[in-house]
Amino acid sequence: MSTEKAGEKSDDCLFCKIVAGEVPAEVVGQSDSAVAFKDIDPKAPVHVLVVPRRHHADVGALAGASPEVLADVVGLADQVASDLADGQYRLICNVGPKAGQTVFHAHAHVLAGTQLAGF
Ligand code: D5M
Repeated sequence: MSTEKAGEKSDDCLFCKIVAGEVPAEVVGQSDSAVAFKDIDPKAPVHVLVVPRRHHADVGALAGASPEVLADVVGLADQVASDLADGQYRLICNVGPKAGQTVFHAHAHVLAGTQLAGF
């Protein structure tokens, strides 16, 4: 059972380490409560992850604990999509392993820079 508490830095969380500067990442945007960095395995010409600075396991937990930070994550995603592409983007949040979540620190994928396939 995890002993981490929502909002506290988790010592074994990759994205907490990126936010803290302990693991390198290509940061492309920041706000008081969120950080945006390039995905290590891009699925589009622009593929950025936007994460809250404080630890929450997924966006559902973030929405419950700090809806204003979730709004800031979306706002930073919108800013990055304008800075790195033409402001048109897809925002994806995977919640849980069945949805494909592999890193259990809330994050939004920003995909942009090309015509994305419909689904
Ligand atoms: O998305 C997790 C994403 O995190 C996945 O697209 C790869 C990315 N990732 C993993 N390690 C790194 C590092 N070190 N830098 C940048 N991006 C990384 P999920 O929705 O959980 O599947």
